[in-house]
Amino acid sequence: MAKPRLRVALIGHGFMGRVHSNAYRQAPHFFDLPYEIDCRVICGRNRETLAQTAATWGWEETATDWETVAARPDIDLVDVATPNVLHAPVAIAAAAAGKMVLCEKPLAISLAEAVRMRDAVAGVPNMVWFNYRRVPAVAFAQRLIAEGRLGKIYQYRATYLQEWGPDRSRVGNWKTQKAQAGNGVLGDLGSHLVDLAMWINGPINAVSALLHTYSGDRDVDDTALFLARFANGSVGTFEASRYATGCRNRNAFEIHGERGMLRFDLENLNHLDFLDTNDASEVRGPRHLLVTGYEHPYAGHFWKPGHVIGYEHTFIAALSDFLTAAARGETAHPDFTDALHTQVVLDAVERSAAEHAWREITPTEMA
Ligand code: SOE
Repeated sequence: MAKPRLRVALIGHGFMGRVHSNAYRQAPHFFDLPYEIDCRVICGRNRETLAQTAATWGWEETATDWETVAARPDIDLVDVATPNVLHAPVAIAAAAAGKMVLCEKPLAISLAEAVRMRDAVAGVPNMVWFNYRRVPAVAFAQRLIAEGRLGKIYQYRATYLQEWGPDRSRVGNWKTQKAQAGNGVLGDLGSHLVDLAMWINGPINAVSALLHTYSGDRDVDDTALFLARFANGSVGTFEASRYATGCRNRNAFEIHGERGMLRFDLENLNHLDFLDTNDASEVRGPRHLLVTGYEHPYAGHFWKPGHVIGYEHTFIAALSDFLTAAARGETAHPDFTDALHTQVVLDAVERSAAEHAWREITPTEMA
């Protein structure tokens, strides 16, 4: 039976625009999707690079006015891959026009805006591209913890480190401007950490933070450090930085529980270290697992066991999960509500840093 067509509009053609374009192209090769994807229109401001991106990735049309695109009757899904400041207006307009909505992270440039976005998409399928949930090793870590393989969790240590902050050729980049991005590395990289932490280890109850800006010509944080208390009684440390010389894209966590330890680093994304305290002590140590087997999450959709995958596969798998859920009338996670919860924590981090005090997060704020 012919599958229904899903006509996609992608708003944005920067790095994420390319990554998402690849996902639309590749997903049908690896997953049995419920729709036939039609890459209908890509929208952006720079006509020249837009035309180039459209040609490279096979978009049928280009457009420079997202408002018209978001309202077009021949579009079913609007994917927001713009600078953060445009997430809210585009997502809200698309939802009002009845489109499915996908949005890049962080959800919004403020908590109030994130609440409006969550409310706006209530009637349409929606998801936020916190892609690292779909790294097989990360999803496997989440599964091991959900199964209780680590027992009670003691400590969660998360770092997301990049080094491009001091690079003067990046001056003027939208990610370093508060008006465009909302904040700095906290939202850009810290949001990934918080999304993963709450997915893997449950809600965060309180934070105590320090934000630091190294460069005098920036109004956003370059480094974000914070302590956290989780609802399950464990404690955590979080570190996001663009000034971590020597680290290209080091998104890592280490989790210590009463029965074991898990360790992951995106720079080595096919692996997960797992220590099981049930092992006899003379042979006890972290097992360096290659998470590429049929029994592991997602991996079996790609290549045979041991044939490693990369960054782009996380977006491909996320898209497949979203479309499968949408066709069934189910929710794919992280949806806008999950992303709002992350935004609540980011907001608490900013307030804590400004007030030099612990900031509690109440269940009402997470509602
Ligand atoms: C920033 O450099 C960035 O592109 C983030 O915006 C992405 O979310 C992250 O996954 C990789 O780094």
